[in-house]
Amino acid sequence: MKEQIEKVKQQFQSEIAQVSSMDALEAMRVAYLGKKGSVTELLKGLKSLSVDEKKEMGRYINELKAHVSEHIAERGAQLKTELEEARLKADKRYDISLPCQETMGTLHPITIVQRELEAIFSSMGFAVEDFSEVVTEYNNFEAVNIPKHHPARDMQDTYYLDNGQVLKTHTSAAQNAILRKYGAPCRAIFPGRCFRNEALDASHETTFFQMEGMMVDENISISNLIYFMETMLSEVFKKEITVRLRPGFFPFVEPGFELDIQCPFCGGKGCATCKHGGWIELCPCGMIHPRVLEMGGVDPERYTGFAFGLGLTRLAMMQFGIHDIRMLNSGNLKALDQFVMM
Ligand code: FA5
Repeated sequence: MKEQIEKVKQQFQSEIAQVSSMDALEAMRVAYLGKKGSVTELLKGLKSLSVDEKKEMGRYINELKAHVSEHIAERGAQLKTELEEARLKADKRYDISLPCQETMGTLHPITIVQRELEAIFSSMGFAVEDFSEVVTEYNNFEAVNIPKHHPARDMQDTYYLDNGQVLKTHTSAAQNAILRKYGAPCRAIFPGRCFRNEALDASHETTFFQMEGMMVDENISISNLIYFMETMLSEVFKKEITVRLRPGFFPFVEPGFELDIQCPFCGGKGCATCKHGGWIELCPCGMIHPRVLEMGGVDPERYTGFAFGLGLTRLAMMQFGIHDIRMLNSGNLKALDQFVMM
C-alpha cells in the first residue's frame, strides 16, 4: 500500500503544477479528496489491513490528505492572484481601491491616450504639432471667425493677460498658424492644454486637454471626415465604432456637427457610461469655414477641409472609467499611478 500512496502523491504533484484555472483545480480536488477520489479510496482500502498496518498506513494517508489539501489551497490563492492580475492588465479601467506603487512613476492617463492618438494619426499621414498655451486674442478668436463681441466668446471665457494675450480656450487657436505653416494640402493634429473660466463639476475643469485635427486638400468632403473619425475611434477602442453626426454650431466650421459614437461599452443598449442613452457625444467637428481658410492663406475656391476638436480629457476619462475629472489634476498618486501604456 505504501507504494500506492507514493504513486498518488507523485501524480498529484505533477498535476497540480500544471493546473491553470479554478475549474481545473476544483476538478482536481474532487479527483483526490471527493467521495470517489484517489485519497478517499486509499482510506477505504485500510479496512482490509491488520491493526498495525492500519495504524502505519493510516498515518501516511492522512499526511497525504493534508499535503493535497494544503497544496490545493495554496494553488487556489496563487491562481486567484494571477487571474486578478490578468484581468486588471486586460481591463484598462481605473480602480480607486488598488494600492499605490510608491516606488515608480507612471504616465498620466491623458499622456497615454494622447500618445496613442498621435501614433494612430501619424500612421494616417498626419503631422503632430504643438502650440503655445498663451496665444494672441486674434489666434484664439478672430482667426477662427469669432470677431469681437460675437456671442460665441461668452461660451469660452478665459484668462486675459495684461499684454492682451489669452490662455487658449481651445486647440482651434492653432488652426491659423498650422494653415500658414503648411498651406494646402495639409494634414495635422495638434493636442494641447486649454483653459476656461468654468464652474467646476465632475466633467468640467478650468484646465483640460483637447486634440484638434485638420485635413485640407482638393475635394475633401464630409465623407472624409466620417472615414477618418471612424478609423481613429475604432483603433482607440479596439473595435468597430459606429458614429453619427448631429448639427452643431461653431463659427469656424460650416456645416458644423457634434459627432456621437455608439457606446463602445454596451453596444448602444444603454449603460452608466452613456447615461443610458446608447450614444456618447465625443467630438465637435465640421467643414472648415471658407473665411478661416482664407485667413490662413489658403484659397477656399480651390481647397476644402475638415476640422475636429476632440475632448482628450473626456476620452481618457471614458477609456479608463474615471468618473470625476478633478482626479486628473489632483496629483493624487494613489489614483494616478495605476495607468500603464496600452
Ligand atoms: C470647441 O472647443 C471647438 N473648438 C471644437 C471644434 C474644433 C469644433 C474644430 C469644430 C471644429 P467645445 O467647446 O464643444 O468645442 O469643446 C470641445 C470638447 O472639449 C468638448 O466636447 C469637451 O469634450 C471638451 N471640453 C470643453 N470644455 C471642457 C471643460 N471645461 N472640461 C473638460 N473638457 C471640456
